[in-house]
Amino acid sequence: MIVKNIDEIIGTEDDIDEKNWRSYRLLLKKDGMGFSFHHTIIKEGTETYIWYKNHLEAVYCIRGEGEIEVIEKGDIYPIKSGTLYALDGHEKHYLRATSEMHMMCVFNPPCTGREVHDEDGSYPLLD
Ligand code: 9YT
Repeated sequence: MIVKNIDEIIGTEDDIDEKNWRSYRLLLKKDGMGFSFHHTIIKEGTETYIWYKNHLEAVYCIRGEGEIEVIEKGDIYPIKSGTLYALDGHEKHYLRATSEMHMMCVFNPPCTGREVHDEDGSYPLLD
């Protein structure tokens, strides 16, 4: 069984602080669960282009507000506490935070922990 507290993640290599977001990676590939689980903070006022062409991702907002724009369809969905979105079609999207958003993110296949978005907004498949 695995038990962790975010206090054990903060300031370690599993705490990834990027310009638009900070991600506490609580479960990773090395944990052997078949998915990774991240607590991600999307910084207030940011817009991030994302395209997870190699991963499926589900995201559940527990704090803050913003929106997701699905680029190819042009649909825009508001996000607030209690909203879940699941990128079951590898959708290219913009994620915008009106206020600081706290998101619980699940990735399949699991992230290894080193991923940051590359130039096309995706994460590589790492082993
Ligand atoms: C919601 C989202 O995809 N944000 C980007 C960071 C990602 N969740 C991560 O690496 O934890």
